[in-house]
Amino acid sequence: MPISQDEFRRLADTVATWRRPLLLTHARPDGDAVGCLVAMRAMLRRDGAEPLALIVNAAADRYAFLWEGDPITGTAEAIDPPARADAFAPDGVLVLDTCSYAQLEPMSHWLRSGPGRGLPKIALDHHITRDPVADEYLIDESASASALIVLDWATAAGWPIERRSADALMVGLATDTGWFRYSNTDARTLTAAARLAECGAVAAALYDKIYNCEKPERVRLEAAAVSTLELPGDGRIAVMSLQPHHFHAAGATESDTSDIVNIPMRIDGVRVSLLLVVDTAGVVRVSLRSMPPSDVVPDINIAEVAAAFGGGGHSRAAGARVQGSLEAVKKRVLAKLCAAGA
Ligand SMILES: [Mn+2]
Repeated sequence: MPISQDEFRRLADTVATWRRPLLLTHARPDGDAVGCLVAMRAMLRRDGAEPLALIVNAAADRYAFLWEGDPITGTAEAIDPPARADAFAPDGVLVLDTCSYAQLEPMSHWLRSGPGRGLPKIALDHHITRDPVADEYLIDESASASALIVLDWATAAGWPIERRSADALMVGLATDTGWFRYSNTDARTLTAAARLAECGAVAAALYDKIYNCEKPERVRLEAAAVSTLELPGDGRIAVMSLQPHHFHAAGATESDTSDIVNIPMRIDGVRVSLLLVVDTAGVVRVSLRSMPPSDVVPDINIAEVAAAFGGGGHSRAAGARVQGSLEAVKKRVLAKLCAAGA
């Protein structure tokens, strides 16, 4: 449900009273997460407030141009997020692009029962997973990106959208819609993109900065993933896996895995793509993508599949972290996917 103008204005009045707002987003932040963080920080600074934008673990380097000359805390230096939040002494907390305690580690204890407990908290999000991370919410599951909710909020509140914020929100909108290719690319998304273009964002230049600057390590990791491709279920499911030796051989890190799960969606007949990333602690990170339903493709809700393993996400993009060996986790997830109609 879209959020009402009254609700946007009421919460704009609330954040205007905050002098030291703490801005948080989910772990392994994507383009939407960092885009919202950069844009909201600029908007909250308008009337003299001093926000702190904190990333709980390092963001992919590809987005660093968004905060060039104006760093986001936690992107360039190793920090202890709860200690950093305490030192900042915030008077309000804005949680962006997630409502999941698991996604906010190591800040969830701080928010739930630590110093953050007594602070006013607003969460802005478009995901289905809903933990009580805040006391006020701007939730719109019909929004293709949280950046769209930030843009709507700015419009309702009358906050001007500077060039840097327009770039950041365009990155959020474009990355969460696969650069306007996924099925969540609706009229509202494209209208918002037009508005951001009018504010100075150039989608082609942003695409070039984000995607045409890969490190060789990342492309080698893609090749390693593709080399493990299996197509069970008569080619309807694509499965790839990455193990520590792949990262080592490619010289890549876990932040280099983003979007690799999408590669097999190019294959004719593939309905669901599954990427399994084994970390050194023996936990398997499961990423899932699915085709939108059509005459030939049934509706496969992978968010429900991910939820069965303690994860979450959207109906077409979801994930979970599962304890176990690669083979055991693969078997369990494939069984769930088959049961879900894949
Ligand atoms: Mn998002």
